[in-house]
Amino acid sequence: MPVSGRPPYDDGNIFARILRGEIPARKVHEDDHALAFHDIAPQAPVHVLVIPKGPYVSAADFSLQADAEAVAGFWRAVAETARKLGLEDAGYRLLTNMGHDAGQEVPHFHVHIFGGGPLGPMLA
Ligand code: DGP
Repeated sequence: MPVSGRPPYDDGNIFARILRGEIPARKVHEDDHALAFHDIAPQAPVHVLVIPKGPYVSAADFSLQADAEAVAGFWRAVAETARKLGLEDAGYRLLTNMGHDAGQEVPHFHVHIFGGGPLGPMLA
């Protein structure tokens, strides 16, 4: 564990590899702060992931460690991605899993965008 208590970032994780262009992804949006791409196993008619370009393990890591410009840029990219997907009028759901109990599979902070039809009360 680093002195700061910050969780270690594994730069071999699958989203780091997508950011480096080592494996392909169906991109929806990219800017200086974020990359958005379709989930490989969609759980809704539209299921897209948005990730920051910096090395942050989780939502908490990102919120506590990233500078204000990166945080604002990331959330603007989420909104811009939803706009590009045509989800603004009908609405959509944002979700982030954090850590073991939430079932976070990939240790690079990501926000799921679900939409494209009625979603029901919750997605597991
Ligand atoms: P989470 O459980 O919140 O960590 O969600 C991780 C998501 O990442 C899950 O919905 C499946 C998706 N995923 C895993 N590997 C890949 C991949 O190689 N490409 C893409 N596009 N999505 C992936």
